[in-house]
Amino acid sequence: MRPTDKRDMSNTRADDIVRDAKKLLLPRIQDGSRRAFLSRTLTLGGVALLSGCNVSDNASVEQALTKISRFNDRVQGWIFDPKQLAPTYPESMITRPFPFNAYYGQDEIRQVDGDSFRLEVSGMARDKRQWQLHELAAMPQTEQITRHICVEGWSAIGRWGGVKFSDFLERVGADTTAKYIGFKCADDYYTSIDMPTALHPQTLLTLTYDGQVLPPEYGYPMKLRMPTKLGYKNPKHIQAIFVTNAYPGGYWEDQGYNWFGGS
Ligand SMILES: Nc1nc2c(c(=O)[nH]1)N[C@H]1C(S)=C(S)[C@@H](COP(=O)(O)O)O[C@H]1N2
Ligand SMILES: [Mo]
Repeated sequence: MRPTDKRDMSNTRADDIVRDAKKLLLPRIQDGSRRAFLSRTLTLGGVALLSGCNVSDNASVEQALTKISRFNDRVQGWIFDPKQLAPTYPESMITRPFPFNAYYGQDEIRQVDGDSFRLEVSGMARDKRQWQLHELAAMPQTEQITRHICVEGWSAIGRWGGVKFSDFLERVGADTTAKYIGFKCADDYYTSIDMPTALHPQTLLTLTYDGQVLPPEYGYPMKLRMPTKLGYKNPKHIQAIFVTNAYPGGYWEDQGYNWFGGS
């Protein structure tokens, strides 16, 4: 944007654009000082500079924010440390009752039948057969008490158990040089994650909540739990998992939420 364009815009609108850009950029930056620095220094001019777009019309603003978000995905990919563990908590800190959230209300929670359930595996994997629940339950299980952070402004600590996702990927012979793992869910939700996060030691193919079979509201029969990512990246009611190099997007991601979605 040329500096003069600013005059054509009301200050409120300029403020809105900068606020959107900050939302896309800042939650991902874990280092508090860098975050505070960016928060103070990111201006409308900065948005224009980062994106190379003319921010004086709506279409360009959309484009500018998308570019920033893609840029942000790359930055998050670079700074993601595959060995850095998210905090874990004592049992006494578990949030009870744990909040329910989905793109629909509690009256529409999907009821999946466990007996006929089959998990599909496709794409860049050696063993593409379907999985039954008891086969997953027979694999080594682990537990974690971690914090779930939703962009809607709440967070809660919960206890999840299941199969380390890296063990599962190894078992199906996933090509770990692929870029993405995609998920399709029983409620038409879908999302996708980067391979380094898929292989992170705390990424869990979750079968239990608080020591019980995962209840319907939290994603029966299984959800992917990642304490390194925001809530919307954690798919519930998973039905199909695919390994791919073609960007799969996601339900909220395709509506403008940042794809990497680190927390
Ligand atoms: N299948 C499916 N997974 C989903 C969602 C959804 O609507 N459908 N919502 C996401 C969002 S935004 C959040 S915050 C968490 C909520 O998980 P919870 O109900 O266990 O708290 O699920 C995520 N995974
Ligand atoms: Mo969320």
